[in-house]
Amino acid sequence: MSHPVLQALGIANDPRVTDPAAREGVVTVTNPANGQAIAGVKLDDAATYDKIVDASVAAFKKWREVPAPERGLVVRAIGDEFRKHQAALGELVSLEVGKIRAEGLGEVQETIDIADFAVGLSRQLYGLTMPSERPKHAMRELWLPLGPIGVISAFNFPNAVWAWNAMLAGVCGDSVVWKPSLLAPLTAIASNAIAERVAGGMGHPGVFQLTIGADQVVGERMIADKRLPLISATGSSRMGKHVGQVVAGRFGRVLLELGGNNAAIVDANADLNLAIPAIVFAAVGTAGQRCTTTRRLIVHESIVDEVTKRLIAAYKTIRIGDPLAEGTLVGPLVNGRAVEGFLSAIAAAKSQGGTLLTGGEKSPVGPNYVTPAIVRAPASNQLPIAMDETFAPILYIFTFKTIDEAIALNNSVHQGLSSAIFTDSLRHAEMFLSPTGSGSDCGIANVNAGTSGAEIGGAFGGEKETGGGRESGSDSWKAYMRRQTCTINFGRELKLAQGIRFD
Ligand code: UN1
Repeated sequence: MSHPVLQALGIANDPRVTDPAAREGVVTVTNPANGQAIAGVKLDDAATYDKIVDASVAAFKKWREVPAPERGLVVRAIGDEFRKHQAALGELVSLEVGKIRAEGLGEVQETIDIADFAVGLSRQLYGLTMPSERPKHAMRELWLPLGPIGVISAFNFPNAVWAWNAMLAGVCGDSVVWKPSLLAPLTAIASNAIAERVAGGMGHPGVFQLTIGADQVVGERMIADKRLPLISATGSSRMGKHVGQVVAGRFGRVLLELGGNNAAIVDANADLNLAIPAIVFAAVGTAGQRCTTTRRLIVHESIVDEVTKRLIAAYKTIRIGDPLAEGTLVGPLVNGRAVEGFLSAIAAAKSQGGTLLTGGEKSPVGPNYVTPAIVRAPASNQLPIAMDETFAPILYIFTFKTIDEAIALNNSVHQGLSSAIFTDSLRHAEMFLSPTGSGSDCGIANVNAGTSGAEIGGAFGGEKETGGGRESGSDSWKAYMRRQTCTINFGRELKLAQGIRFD
């Protein structure tokens, strides 16, 4: 008997969904909150993968002929279908990866929002015109569909990150081949089924394809596949480095959204009534498993004791438990490996001179639960483990005296995704966002707002080992198209640029 939420989403009889008994070619999807199997999902082999990409290539050739605003209408209908299924899909996200209900719903909301954004965009895929230096010549730019896009997504945003890519790619005239995390294939099946059902129903089948398989079988083929001119990948910096190298080797394009090691600076005059709850949400929300999670706090030395005291008090009130139960704020980590990673980072922090102030243990609530941790770095501010992104709720506290010191600490890690400053000082806020680039070195920099929970309207992504890609809002759509510069001579004479005469 399949899970009711699979029935509500109409995927209980999907040919990929099977009984959970583990056997070759099937991955068992487990609810991290209780360790129980939800379903089995059949994995694609190489031949199946090949057929899926062939189908995507064929769909692309038709889809690119559809006028962009009409593609927008399809995306609008997809967004409406996500609205209808928001509750059930949000619940499936919670079941599969352990997000609390509000965050599961919030994730689907991001999908709805990006669909709306993409609809408007479908009439705004603007190219520039530029004056030609030659008489009776015109110059303009065209933005053209790029091809079938490969999307590799992580477990922690199993629906929204695909949508950021797929909704934009869709209006840009691209088809999509999606390889989701094997920790969250059911959300992918349900999400892709919605998109494909709507697009197919409107006469455009095959635009949204899904391939579920092992990295060694499907992932490696995908990144080496010349049929996919762009690979958009979300995950660890290690994974992204490999993807980047392989795709560069075939002159493909990548859009990488990799690890973050995000800091929030708390200035001497910060409004703590605003800062403390913002920090708590950003540090423990999604059990510390967002790429935008606040992992480091850089606090002015004059208020560090007060900030620490208030954070510890807040952490003590956080309800850890069943992600779908009312009032729960922190659910489980995604699996036992994540718990081990959490515990070993805590052990390393202690051995490196960090002081564990609260949490840092397995929680008795269930198999994959931990208690969110706060670790105070030693007075030297040296804590090597804090250079790593541990995908779990650990907040390391550092101190600073001057704003320059705080910004330098913010920028001292390998990753560069998100950052924040809590301050009432205009000067310090503007230094953090300095137009010279001497402030935060991250792709996202916020003032009096936490590092996580970015809106879809802005470009999302970051620098350094975060990979440099930008997804979602602003002009991220350009990653999904190819630019063509066109020069048109409407005179009767051949004129060469740069004034060259070649008679
Ligand atoms: C991610 O963790 O990969 O800004 C994406 C946020 C969300 C997206 C996170 N809107 O926290």
